[in-house]
Amino acid sequence: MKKKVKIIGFPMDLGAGRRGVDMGPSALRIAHLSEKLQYLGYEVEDHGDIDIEIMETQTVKNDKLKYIDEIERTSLKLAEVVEKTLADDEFPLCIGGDHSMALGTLAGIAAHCRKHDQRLGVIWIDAHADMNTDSTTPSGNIHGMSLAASIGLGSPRLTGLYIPGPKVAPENTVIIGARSIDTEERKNIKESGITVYTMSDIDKMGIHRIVSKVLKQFRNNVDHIHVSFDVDSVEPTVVPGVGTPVPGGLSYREAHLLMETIAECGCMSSLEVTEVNPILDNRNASAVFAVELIASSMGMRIL
Ligand SMILES: [Mn+2]
Repeated sequence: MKKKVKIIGFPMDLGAGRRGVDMGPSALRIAHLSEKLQYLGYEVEDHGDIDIEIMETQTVKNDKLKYIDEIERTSLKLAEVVEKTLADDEFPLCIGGDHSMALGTLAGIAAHCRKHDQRLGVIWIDAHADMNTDSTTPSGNIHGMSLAASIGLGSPRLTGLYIPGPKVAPENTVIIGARSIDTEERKNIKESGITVYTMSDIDKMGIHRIVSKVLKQFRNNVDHIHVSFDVDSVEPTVVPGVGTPVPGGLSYREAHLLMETIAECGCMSSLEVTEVNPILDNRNASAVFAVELIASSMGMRIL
């Protein structure tokens, strides 16, 4: 793991149906994100937030791709910062913001990997699959399309963002924690060839066995592992402040064990944490939880 971490804030809520996740980056900073990482021995630099225009100054022009203009413009900026961070041999820690931010994060990482002939693998931890396209979306919210677009499905404005073509190969893409998938989205998943571990799989196999299997598979096939953590993957009674809560999620310990296991392999090259919603939170408890989880994934140990 690299010793210099760059925090990049993406205060975006244009990709989500519910307001408030644009305050996520502030909530994580207020929960002492930098200090926690410094305590673990990292040198931390905060890049600050990417400038994003608020919803009130814009209009929806396309019901199937809501706020696409601003999402595209700001994702390009995010991609640029992420690529530069990796080029400087620093660890990008992107904090959102809704999950549409993965479009920019993955575009920046993919650009870096392409230049250095590295194969990218993505671990997508989420209650949802974010595998809709503009033709299957029930809502038009782009945060439900970010993984699909990153593997090359959907609107060319999303799939071709920053650099041409898919950002990650479906065979190197794994979703963990899924439990809420739209009918049409199901077909996209089945046809795509990505791997999905649902909550039922986690109940049956245990989270440690699943993540160990994924890491073993990635060890031989992937050079850069990106972890995209949507906090709604966790049980809402543990983490109430999330954009789109769905019951039956990862327990407190399952979430930590998952991240601790990733930390143990020492193979994570970038991380993003999305969908913390302070409006729905209880005295910033969910942001505190998210910061603890980031610490677990970056080497925090019980003993
Ligand atoms: Mn998501």
